[in-house]
Amino acid sequence: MPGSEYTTEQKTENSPDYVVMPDIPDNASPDNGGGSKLTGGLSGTRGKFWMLIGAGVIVLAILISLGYLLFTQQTESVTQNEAPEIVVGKKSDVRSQDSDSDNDGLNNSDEAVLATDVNNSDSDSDGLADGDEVHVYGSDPKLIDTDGDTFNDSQEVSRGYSPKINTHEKASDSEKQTWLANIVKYGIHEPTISALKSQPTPESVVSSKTSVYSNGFYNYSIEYPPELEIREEQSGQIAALKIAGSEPAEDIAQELFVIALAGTKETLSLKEWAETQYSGPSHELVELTMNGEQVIQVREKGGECGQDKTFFAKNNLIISVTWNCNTLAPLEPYYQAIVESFLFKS
Ligand SMILES: [Ca+2]
Ligand SMILES: [Ca+2]
Ligand SMILES: [Ca+2]
Ligand SMILES: [Ca+2]
Repeated sequence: MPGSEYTTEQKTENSPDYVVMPDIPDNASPDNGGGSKLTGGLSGTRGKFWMLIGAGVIVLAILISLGYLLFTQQTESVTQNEAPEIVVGKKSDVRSQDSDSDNDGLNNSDEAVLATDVNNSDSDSDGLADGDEVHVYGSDPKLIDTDGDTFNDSQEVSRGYSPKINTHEKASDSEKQTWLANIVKYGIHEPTISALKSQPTPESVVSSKTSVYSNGFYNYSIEYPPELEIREEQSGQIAALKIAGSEPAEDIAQELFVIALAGTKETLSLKEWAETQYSGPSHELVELTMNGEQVIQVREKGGECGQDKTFFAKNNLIISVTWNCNTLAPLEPYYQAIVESFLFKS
């Protein structure tokens, strides 16, 4: 196979450039001989190669420049968009309008409408929180003495008088029912809580015109003021006091004040029984004498709505009177009045 040998020899003798060459036509110098043709072809290809490299570098440089410009512009626009929001505080405004910055029961947007101070819980310094004036007592959050009778709004409320009706009479039962219902609905805030604690006596708020409820199941009786009304279930095994005229709670055990069987003390004393049930730092036990009988009061501390319980024992039975949300301070005089009236029938 000489032909094939020759071809192989030629290919081997000539540089590998020759093998590559035939694929790349050289029209630049058609009259050149084989040698020069080879040389010309080689130099043309190298030129194009470097041209391509050069063009690639330029395109790459342009792309990088464009990319950098775009990135810079985007960064600038982001910065420009964000900066005014922080300065103007749009986001924080939207958030704070729904919040209650001074925790007076009135959110910031309502304070803006009423022109009260969002950073002062008692804008008129009369001892009642702005929100409690608006939602609970119906007094003016910007007037110290809403009804102009020379007594400021908190003095009136803490003594059981209406802050918005100028009269020597105490607040009506229906007005006090409205206060209680609003307190349960909206809560109560400082400085109102402190103002009510400084009230002369519980009787100054709670009506003295009481009704008597007699329980036939456990044979006890209590007295309650007209601001409250009684309901019972299971033939009196559970009795409860709710605000007069209010919708009954779905579960009677969730009413404001609930009277029910707490347990049996067997051989223990009432105090020993209570200590087994309510030991620990979250409960405070107090032993008291009421109507000549030993009773135990337990206060649940901490949390949004702890319970107060008062335990009365007769023979083996222990009856509890529970106040379901001891953080609603204005209800405490009512609870105390009910507890102090509790009597087992002989
Ligand atoms: Ca507020
Ligand atoms: Ca006030
Ligand atoms: Ca006021
Ligand atoms: Ca007044």
